[in-house]
Amino acid sequence: MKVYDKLIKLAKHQASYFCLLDPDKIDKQQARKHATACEVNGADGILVGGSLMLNNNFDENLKAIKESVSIPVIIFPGIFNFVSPHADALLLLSVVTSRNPQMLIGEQVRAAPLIRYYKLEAIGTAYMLIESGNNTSVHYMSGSFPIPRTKNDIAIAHALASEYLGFKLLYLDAGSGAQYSIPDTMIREIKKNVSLPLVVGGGIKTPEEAAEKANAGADFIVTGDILEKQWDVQLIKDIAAAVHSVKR
Ligand code: 1GP
Repeated sequence: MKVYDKLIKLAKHQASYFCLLDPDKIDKQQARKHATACEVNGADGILVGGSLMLNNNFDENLKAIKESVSIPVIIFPGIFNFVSPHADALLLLSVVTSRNPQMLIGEQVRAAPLIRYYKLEAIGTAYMLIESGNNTSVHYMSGSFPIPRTKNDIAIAHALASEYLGFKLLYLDAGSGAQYSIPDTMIREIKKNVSLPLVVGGGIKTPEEAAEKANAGADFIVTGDILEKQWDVQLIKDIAAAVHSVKR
């Protein structure tokens, strides 16, 4: 079964939880250890990626992660050179809140031939950047102007356009390490207006906050930074349980 179909099947029953691992910030041993802990403690998938690539261990770490778990391992690419055969799928992101052609289609054109070469499953994902109280790496690196937190109408218009354009997933991101996560009201409004499965991440710090986002309509919750700051297996377990408690 394709990863996308697995994800949709999951989302029909309950909200799901993805751990985000940044290969720049871990070594191969940690990659194995962290990935295993994510799976054992209830994560439904592992996203691997970041805004930059600071060293050449992306492939090696991704392979270690893939070999350690049976849940889907999905590349969350910053730029086109994140394409690798050692994953189950790749979120082919277009930063739809950007007006920079490189982020809308340029990076994807560079990535596409290698995606085909590796026979990697690409999941066309509309990526919406929302103001988060601070300037995160993705704000800076994508050169994009985030949607203000209170402008639900603008967010809905972007979500609708993404649905009409045929994207398969909608990712609402406040950016890694965001001061504020995506407002619940914005998630709720978007959920009311589009039928695309919703991924929500950026600045989620507690199980309660994760459950709030899922209750507001997020199908998939992503956390990365909180576990990078302090690796805490119990927190993974608690977030997974909180997210899974939200049934559809
Ligand atoms: C970032 O949505 C992800 O792109 C996760 O955000 O690292 O803040 O959890 P955090």
